[in-house]
Amino acid sequence: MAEKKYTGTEIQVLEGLEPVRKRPGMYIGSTDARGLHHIVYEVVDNAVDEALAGFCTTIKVDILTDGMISIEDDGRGIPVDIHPKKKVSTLQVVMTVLHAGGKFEQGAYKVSGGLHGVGVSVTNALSSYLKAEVKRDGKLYMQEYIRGTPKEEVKEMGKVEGSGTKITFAADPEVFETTSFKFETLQTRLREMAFLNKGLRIILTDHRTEKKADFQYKGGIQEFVEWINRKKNVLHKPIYYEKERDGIMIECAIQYNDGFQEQLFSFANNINTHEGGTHLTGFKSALTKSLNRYAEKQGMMQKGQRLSSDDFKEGLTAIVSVKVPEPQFEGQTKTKLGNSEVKGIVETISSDQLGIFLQETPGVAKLILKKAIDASKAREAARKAREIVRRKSVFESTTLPGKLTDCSTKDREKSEIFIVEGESAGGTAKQGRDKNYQAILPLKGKIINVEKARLLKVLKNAEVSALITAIGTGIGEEFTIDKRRYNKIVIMTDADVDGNHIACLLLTFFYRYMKELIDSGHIYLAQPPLYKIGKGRKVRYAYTEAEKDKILKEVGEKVSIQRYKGLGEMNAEQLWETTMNPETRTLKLITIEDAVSADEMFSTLMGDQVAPRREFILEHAKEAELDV
Ligand code: 0RA
Repeated sequence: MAEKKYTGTEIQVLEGLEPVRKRPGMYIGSTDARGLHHIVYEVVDNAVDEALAGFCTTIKVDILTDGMISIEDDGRGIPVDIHPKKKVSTLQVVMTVLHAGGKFEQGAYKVSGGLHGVGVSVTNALSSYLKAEVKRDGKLYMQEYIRGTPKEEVKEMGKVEGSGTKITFAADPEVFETTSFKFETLQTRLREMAFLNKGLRIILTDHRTEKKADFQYKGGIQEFVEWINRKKNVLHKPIYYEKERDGIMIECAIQYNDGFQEQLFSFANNINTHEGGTHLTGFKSALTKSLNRYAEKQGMMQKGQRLSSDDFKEGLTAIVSVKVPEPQFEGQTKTKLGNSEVKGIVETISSDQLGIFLQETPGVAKLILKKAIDASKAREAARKAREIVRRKSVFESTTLPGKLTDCSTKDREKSEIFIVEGESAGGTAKQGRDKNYQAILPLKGKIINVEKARLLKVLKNAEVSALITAIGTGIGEEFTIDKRRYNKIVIMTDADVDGNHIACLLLTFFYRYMKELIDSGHIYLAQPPLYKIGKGRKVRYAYTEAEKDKILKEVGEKVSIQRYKGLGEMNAEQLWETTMNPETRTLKLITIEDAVSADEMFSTLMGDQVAPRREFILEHAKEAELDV
């Protein structure tokens, strides 16, 4: 390092934040778009903590330019008095010392300090510039930082009214792969925060586009389940309760719809506990027991008959949100609540509340139970059907579906399967492929819409059954990723409305029954070209309108343009070259960011409009680097 005279503050800063800049991934998970948004949530979480403590009512998030954002709250404002140990302003300590932000109050519920829980100092460390403005005790205070180092000490800027904190920062392009904030990403998380913190108002403004979102939900998670179900036919108004016991806050909302999927989300201190935990276990147990008890009392079931928790899943939308003073997060992604005392508390409170609800609302109780009894019957029938499908795939591995043209390699990691729309395109793909490692499964027409049918009917569908057998993993609870027969599963459909629809139906199927294949990055969309542009004997392909225009500009006049309406218009060689050859093709990797927004997308997909569907595919199909 170049010679330099350190002042006290600078040395302390270097000690404090250097490790964050050296290994940002350790603190925020990654330096891609996800990590970029994480440093925004780090600040928002602190503002939400002020709301939880009862001091903040409104949070404003403003995307100022591509890499610059501000987060303003009307909380107490970060303290500015001289810190007794560090002998500088507490504001500077909070902004420049790791973990300093959360150590002040004991016993309060906190969002910050949760998942990665690293505090605003991490945001500061990873910003090329940051400005903190604090309104407190009638005065405005300000400090600026460059890559976490204060420019000067905290300055008093004059008199103001009210209190609060405003943090403005520019994400450091030396750290992040992208510094472009995404409105939709922020919107999803901020909406969720508003649902989870009843009454809190969160306003997001994108000054690049003038897009705006303004969230405030007086009904909290009760409105959350209604929102999740907004495109579904619901069976009743949400069941909702909120109770506190032994310092633990419990809030649950439940609403059944006439569909067959379960949407059950759990949160601890506003963090989405994807892996569940004690709060979820307690809730599920109470739901199953209370409904069984009620059904027995009402004589709705034969002696000895019992409904299982699976029977209550169909059409269930529910949110369980707890606030715990000292949450313990466990599991692979640290999103499983571990506090053992929480299970009993959630179970007792939920049993009491559900018992009361069922007694007082027998009409709704009967609707829910009828649905569960139907589910139980269907599940028994499906179990038999599934056994047949499974037996086939395990014991008769030679009798793969007749329509499958398999590849010859035994090396699974190199193998690919193309799921192709239509017999004719299937034939072309069969001729064009590299048969060593590429398998082809043609699908006749559209597969069944799994959103609108029960498992049994789904399994009876010949196209789905062929797909399941070919992939080899089994489905649902029996899904075993290690049994998959291919490394890449590529959906190859025409670039038109029907093709999009088929791709969506397939994605929905994978999402509902083989989600792990999406999570672990095995599902791709092929990208067939839209245009063939010929000049003399030279041929070029364009995959987008913009690309076509660019090529036309380059090659000049006297060209022939062919608009491909479907895969069928290409010959085997062209299909190989443009869409299947790893050297020249582009595949889009399908990723699912977040179950709530995914479900929302999938509902949108299955609606009648075409435009949102296209947007979905483009939105969720992250460009995989030219895949080799
Ligand atoms: C330290 C202590 C207190 C609040 C905060 C930090 C705080 C941090 C941020 C970050 C964004 N907005 C924020 N608001 C508050 C407790 C304040 C007190 O005891 O007065």
